Amino acid sequence: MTFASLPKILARSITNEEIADYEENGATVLRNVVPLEWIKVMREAIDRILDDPGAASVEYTPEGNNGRYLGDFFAWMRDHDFEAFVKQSPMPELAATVMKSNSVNFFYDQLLVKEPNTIEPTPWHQDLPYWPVRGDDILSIWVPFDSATVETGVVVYIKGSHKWGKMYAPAAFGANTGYADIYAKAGFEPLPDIEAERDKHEILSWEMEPGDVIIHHPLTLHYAAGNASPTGRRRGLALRYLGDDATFDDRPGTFLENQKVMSILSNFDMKDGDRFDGQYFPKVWPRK
Ligand SMILES: O=C(O)CCC(=O)C(=O)O
Repeated sequence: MTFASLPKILARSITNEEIADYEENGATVLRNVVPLEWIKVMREAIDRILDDPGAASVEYTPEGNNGRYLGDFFAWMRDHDFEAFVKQSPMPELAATVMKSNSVNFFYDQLLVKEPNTIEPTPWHQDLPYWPVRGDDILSIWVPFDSATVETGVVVYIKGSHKWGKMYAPAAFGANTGYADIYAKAGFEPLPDIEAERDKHEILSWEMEPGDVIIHHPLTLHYAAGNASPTGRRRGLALRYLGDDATFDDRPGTFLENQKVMSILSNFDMKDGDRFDGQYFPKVWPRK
């Protein structure tokens, strides 16, 4: 694939109101921002990854259950189109604009695909407790490659939860991942049963079409149901970008203790307080 012909700028500019909404609520939807040329390229790239998942991938759907919930990580290191999307598409500029950061590095990509008839939810969680990062300039961009509806499992957020001043213990995404013991080391307080007390919270939820994205803060609590549609796929890709104040946090219980992740980051040698950079966390903004 040649990327020279693909758009480098967003389909439209992000407004100050949208940025203020993100800062206030911890998540917001941005409609019609990703040029559809990129969606077409990435649909094929995602299907390649689904046929041949990477070393850190996890099949969250247990064998014998219907559907498929696949998580994969760092696909940009194996697939040219993923690499172009995270570095050369308009996504780095979007991240820099929302975080108001002069300089942005790419953290990682996380593919979250729920095929039709998948019952496994994405549990309520915040992202930061899983990550060896401290800072506030950290942005996730959740990009759908199919219509994301209530039936296929939109991601939903607790409004303003990024301002609660809490870091909750990370939840294991699937019963079969075996990572619960790693996360237990983090020593954070357990997350309340949000599903049971959902009506106590204001939930943000948007149905989306390809071209739309959700941006969310790493401390915002979020969840997604399974995909109850008999036919509609739900291919989502979360891109994580690090801005001006984000640095390496060498605390226990993060994904750096996951052997599968470390098989990808085998030369990782950062020290507490370092800025993320180099071969694994490339600078993507300003563009070279
Ligand atoms: O796509 C999903 O089901 C969950 C997304 C998520 O947890 C994330 O983007 O951090």
